[in-house]
Amino acid sequence: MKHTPYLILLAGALCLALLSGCGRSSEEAKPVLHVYNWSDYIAEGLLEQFEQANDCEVVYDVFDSNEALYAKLKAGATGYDVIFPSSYFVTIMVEEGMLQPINKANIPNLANLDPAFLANVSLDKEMIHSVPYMSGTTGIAYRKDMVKDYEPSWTVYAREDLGGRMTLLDDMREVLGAALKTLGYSLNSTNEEEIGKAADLAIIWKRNIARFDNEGYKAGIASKEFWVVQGYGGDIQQIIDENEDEEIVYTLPKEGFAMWEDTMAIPAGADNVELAEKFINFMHSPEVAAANIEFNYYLCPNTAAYALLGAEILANEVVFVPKEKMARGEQILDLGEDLAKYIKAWNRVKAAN
Ligand code: N2P
Repeated sequence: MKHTPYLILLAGALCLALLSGCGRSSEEAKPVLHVYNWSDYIAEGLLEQFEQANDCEVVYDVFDSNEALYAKLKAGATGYDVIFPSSYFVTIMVEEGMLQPINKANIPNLANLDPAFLANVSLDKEMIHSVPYMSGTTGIAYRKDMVKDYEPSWTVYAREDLGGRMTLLDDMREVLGAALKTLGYSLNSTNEEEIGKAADLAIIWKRNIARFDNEGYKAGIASKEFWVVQGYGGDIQQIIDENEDEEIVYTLPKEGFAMWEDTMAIPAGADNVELAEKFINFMHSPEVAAANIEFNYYLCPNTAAYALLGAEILANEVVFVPKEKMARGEQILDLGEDLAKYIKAWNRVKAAN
């Protein structure tokens, strides 16, 4: 009997501990960073590393085209703190008030960025609303074991004998861009007639493809469902690695190809700007940037990272495209109001049989 008060106290203490003291509620109090990135675009383990270093939680979503990212934000998706638009979409988003200025003073690792890249490739050279993440090329991957007489040319899409075994990206600028290059025009053409001819060619190609596809083509070429796919160089190299499949070869078509720069940006109305800045800073630490280059097979223009790269990746031509090949590449640019011509042409391609 005389122990009862102590038992009550003990029981009370246990209840309190259960209600408030243990891990779950302190987890819930952790700050959360919402990141929206392209798929297959960050080295394994980095998000966990960032979470531990900052005692936070990262909620990570992926998209597969700039249009999808844009549409999701326009449809009212709020709460993203860091997004990864291509540079030609940053311009559009800035005009529409969708991004907030970057406070560079809070991101000291921006000093690691390659000044030549900023001057020559970046569209937001002063990093007012975006900072470079990675850049790469769009080409054609094919299966050596299934297509014997392959030539690196967009004209492969006119081959009826490969009908149903090929895919093109579900991406207006990439597909019309490839068609424009094939016709000898700039992939940033603003000439309505040229864009119209590119759409006509894309309609011919469409008859021979299984589908327009931004994601499934990777598993599809690995499983031999597809033999020829339009894709991003680093994503293809990741598939070759994962499947140890040397029969898959990435090529840069002779008529020319697209180059692009993807960026990191903070949407207007982001919930956690401070953590977003820390994340961008983390992504540009030399070790993290090097890990991303090695894993993603794209070029992160971070000069401090280059010194940490192994000989194999430095020799990889998907990442470090040789100058003579690079000469055939053309960077996708923002076209302002002329983009409407592409939307019209793409709608025609999508509707065609
Ligand atoms: C992501 C590749 C992004 C390329 N895996 C297009 N910007």
